[in-house]
Amino acid sequence: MKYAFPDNFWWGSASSALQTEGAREGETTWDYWFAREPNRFHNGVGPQQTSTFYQHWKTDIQLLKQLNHNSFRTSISWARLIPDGIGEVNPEAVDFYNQVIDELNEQGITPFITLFHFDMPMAMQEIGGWENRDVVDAYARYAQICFELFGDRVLHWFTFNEPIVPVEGGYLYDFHYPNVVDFRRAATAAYHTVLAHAKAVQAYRAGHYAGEIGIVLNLTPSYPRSQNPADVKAAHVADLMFNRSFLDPVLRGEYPADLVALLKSYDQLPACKPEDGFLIAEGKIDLLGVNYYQPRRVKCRDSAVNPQAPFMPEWFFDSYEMPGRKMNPYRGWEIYEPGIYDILVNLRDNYGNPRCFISENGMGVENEQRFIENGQINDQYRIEFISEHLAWLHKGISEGCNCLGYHMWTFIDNWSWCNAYKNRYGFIQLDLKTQQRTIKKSGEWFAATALNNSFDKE
Ligand code: BGP
Repeated sequence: MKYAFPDNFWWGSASSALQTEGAREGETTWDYWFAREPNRFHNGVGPQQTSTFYQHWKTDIQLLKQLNHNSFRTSISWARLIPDGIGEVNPEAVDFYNQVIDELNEQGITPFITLFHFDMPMAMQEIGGWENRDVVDAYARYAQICFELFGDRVLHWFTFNEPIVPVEGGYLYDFHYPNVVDFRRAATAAYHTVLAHAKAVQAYRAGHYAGEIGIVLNLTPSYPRSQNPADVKAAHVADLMFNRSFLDPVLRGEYPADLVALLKSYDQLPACKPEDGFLIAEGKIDLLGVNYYQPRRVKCRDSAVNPQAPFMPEWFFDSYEMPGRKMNPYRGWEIYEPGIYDILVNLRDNYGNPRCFISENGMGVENEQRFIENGQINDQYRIEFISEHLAWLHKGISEGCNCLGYHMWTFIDNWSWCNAYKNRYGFIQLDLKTQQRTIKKSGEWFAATALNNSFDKE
């Protein structure tokens, strides 16, 4: 069967500043944490060992062109642009981002720019990070500076990438700095992130820029083990906590009432100001980026909660390992292609069918060198992964979902937070020692698909 996509469908990939650029002086929480606890990073490889986009941006953009990208998302590093978070703008950073943006546009690759991709300037973390409202204001100023500097040439802005991840990692599950385990502090960080988002949207609208502004959320559909009401309720709470805590404010302009009631009953609500409600209502977006990697399967808890343990989302559900599930063993994530369709249908039916696109989808695989044939990684598994997800996305579009594009994670193998270079995601293989780039089979497949705006599959 031939899967053809609408005209002007966005074909591309996503990356982020911290994971690719290198050569940065402005310190982030990642640099700080790595200097103190290198053992927390796979093979002790830290955030300065990147794919050197800062040096190779021009030839890398040539490679994007070779992959027939018509769009590409990366982020601006707040710490590079404003090293202390609130003070002077670094002119070298302005030059760098100007060059990248101009070159992308010249090559016919539409730049999609994220303002915050997990990379908090350390100076901002020192005053409390997202727990401090002053950081919300500092972020709003940074966003406004970016709009003023680049808003004439960047028409697709994203305030945050996966804003729940720093909350989960930094304040609940110990996989980001500051390694706190405290739900109320997590809720405060999440709430302030929503306020920061809304302030950036407000500033963008006030500037009457030509483009659009949105956010990128990692939506993990919550599937209950069964239709037993206890399982259904467990899945509902997981959905409220992990999806709707950001999805509802940015698309509906308010939090789900049952999420607020639940947190209130456990005394976990952040401190709110009366004017916050208006601000959140103004944060409604033009465009939603959806990152989809895996579903969340849950069941009701089998055991009683330990009242001495810290309050956690898992007080309301257990994860469920569905027999027969398909796994990506390297990342430990389930692969469930219909999830992409379920997300789009949910957006269509329950959120007014917003303009959206798949902003990340991908498969990290370890030791890909074993698949080298004639000097090239033959990553057939990745081609299957993409084409199966695209088939479900296509079904969604044919049923009226407003999905405008598909971006892969990622372009060139890059540094992946605590996993460093363990799992490789790129269309292009990176030799870390020589920095040599070699297109994988999946890169060629994607280039052909983007060129034809379609692919064939049985
Ligand atoms: C997303 C992030 C990316 C990227 C990707 C792969 O959550 O937006 O930055 O890293 O996941 O995940 P990981 O690197 O953890 O394997």
